[in-house]
Amino acid sequence: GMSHAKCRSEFYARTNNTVRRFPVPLGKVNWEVPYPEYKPTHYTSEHVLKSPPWADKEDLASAGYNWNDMDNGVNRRSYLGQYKLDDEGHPLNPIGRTGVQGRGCLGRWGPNHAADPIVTKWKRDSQGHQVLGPDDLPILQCVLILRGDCNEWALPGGMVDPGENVSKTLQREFLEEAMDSCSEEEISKIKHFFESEGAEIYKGYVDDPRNTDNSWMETYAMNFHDHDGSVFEKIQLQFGDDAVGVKWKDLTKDLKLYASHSEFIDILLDLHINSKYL
Ligand code: RP5
Ligand code: MG
Ligand code: MG
Repeated sequence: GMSHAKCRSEFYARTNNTVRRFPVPLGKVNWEVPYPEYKPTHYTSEHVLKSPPWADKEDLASAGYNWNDMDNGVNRRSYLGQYKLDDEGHPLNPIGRTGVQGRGCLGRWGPNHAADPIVTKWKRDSQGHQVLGPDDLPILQCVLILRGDCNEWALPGGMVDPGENVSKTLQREFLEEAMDSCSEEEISKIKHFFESEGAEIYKGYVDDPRNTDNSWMETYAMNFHDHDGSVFEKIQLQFGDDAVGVKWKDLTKDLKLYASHSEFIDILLDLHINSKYL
């Protein structure tokens, strides 16, 4: 089933270990399981409470949001189906309890939609020949960024803007986080690559350390594979926006990545090993 561990860790993300989650043992995650002692910590960051354009209003009574539907370009639907609301009208995390009530540092009540580009190529030597691993199989590499908020390696993903098509988000976030200050020529090369490639890897809930009982991450992860290495041959990766590092990473099944990203890599590796890509 769906992982739900990083959003039950001792401290809430981005709070310097000052916001402690109310403990939720695995057996008490499900809302249907009674947990009378449950007193989640209330936390919504100052930043979110100031209502920047990317965040919802704190007061739901006056906001009139369309839950489980498209809402003025904001996707308030969940990939998991209809989510419920609590007695005060706050959306409820479809996986269950997290020990924190409120929005934490997420802008949206309910699902916060993101997109994760998984850009891959085969590892090649300086002559352009595929490098084989100890098992005699080619080595798949993927672009990872280092996140500035938590110093963890991650896919170069980001939030879907209101009204934005997910395919645009995938492209935009890749260019912002992994190809800062690239040329117009490189941008059009990437656009073309993203438009001609693409295999869906995952869509659904993300075990993100920012999730709360009322706000959670969902993503659409798509693989863009540079079959012959020609797209990235001359492209120099450069981190940008909130990323503080970028690299091509040799992929294996035991990676430790941000949120659920290593689970996406596992799905990707199964796909590449069993398929047309080889
Ligand atoms: C994760 O957070 C998603 O999988 C995506 O990678 C990321 C989006 O948030 P930001 O990178 O914009 O912080 O849950
Ligand atoms: Mg971003
Ligand atoms: Mg990002």
